Amino acid sequence: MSDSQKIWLDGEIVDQAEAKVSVFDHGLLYGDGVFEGIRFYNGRVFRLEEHVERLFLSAKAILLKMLWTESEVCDIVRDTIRANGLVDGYVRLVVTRGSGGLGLNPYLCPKPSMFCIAASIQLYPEEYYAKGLELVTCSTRRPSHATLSPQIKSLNYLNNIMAKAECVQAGAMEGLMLNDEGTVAECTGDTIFIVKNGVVITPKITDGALDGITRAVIFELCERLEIEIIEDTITRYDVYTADESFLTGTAAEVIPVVKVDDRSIGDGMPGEVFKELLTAFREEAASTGVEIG
Ligand code: PXG
Repeated sequence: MSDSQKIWLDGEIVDQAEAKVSVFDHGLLYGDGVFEGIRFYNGRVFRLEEHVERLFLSAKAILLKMLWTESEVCDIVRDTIRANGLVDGYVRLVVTRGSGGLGLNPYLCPKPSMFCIAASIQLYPEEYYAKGLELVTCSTRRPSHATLSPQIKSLNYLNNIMAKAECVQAGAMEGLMLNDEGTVAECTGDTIFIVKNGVVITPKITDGALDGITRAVIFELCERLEIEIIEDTITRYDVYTADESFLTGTAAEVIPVVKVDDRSIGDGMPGEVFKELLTAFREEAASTGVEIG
């Protein structure tokens, strides 16, 4: 990342060195805020409206009043990318509760803060798309809907970060996260899919999966390619005995899984359904999206 990056912060594009938030911002003090991670390919922002809509839904769920409209936020994303002269990369859009006192009360923070960073992205190394990833099951569980909705992309990602630390300790790139029932929710920053007898299956949102933007793209692509796809409750047994497995996410795109908890998935190689979907996904990403302008 260069030092001369331009950051959009509370209505202005400023140099990285001037892009500062207060130590009293509740985003920092309590993880009180929301974010989105968005990709742009070849001068076009992929699924921009969907990401911005999800940001607004997360904000609504935590009583965070946005100072901009959805269409203004879409323009802010495009302006930030343009200011940095980028055509391929990643946008981090963050809204914090803003500054307040040293107390939890969100009503004492009068003004939220928003910033937007456009950068090049650190991807999974290309070899993993060819060879596949190995996963381990994390002991850290996804919180239940009664504790904190897994749909909120909040600034408090400690749950996922603790699970990611377990993956690193085990030498794996990603990890399976279970819900309170012990069924599969998702991975630490990706959605999981399995393929069994030609049917693509992914955990239901109510089982703790984030309503992923890339997940929705996979549903569209399966429909177009006439591949059957369903949401269902899945167990670790279902994953271990699947014919194929793959993950999706804004950063990962579509990436194969070939081993889970030391069990080879299928023949231990990336599967045919995965390959078809990766090709279709890359075509979709290269040919659709909102022009940066
Ligand atoms: N589950 C969780 C918990 C996530 O955080 C996904 C699934 C995939 O959702 P999308 O909408 O991206 O298909 C996510 C998204 C990062 C980073 O910086 C993380 C995500 C997205 C972008 C960047 O690690 N997670």
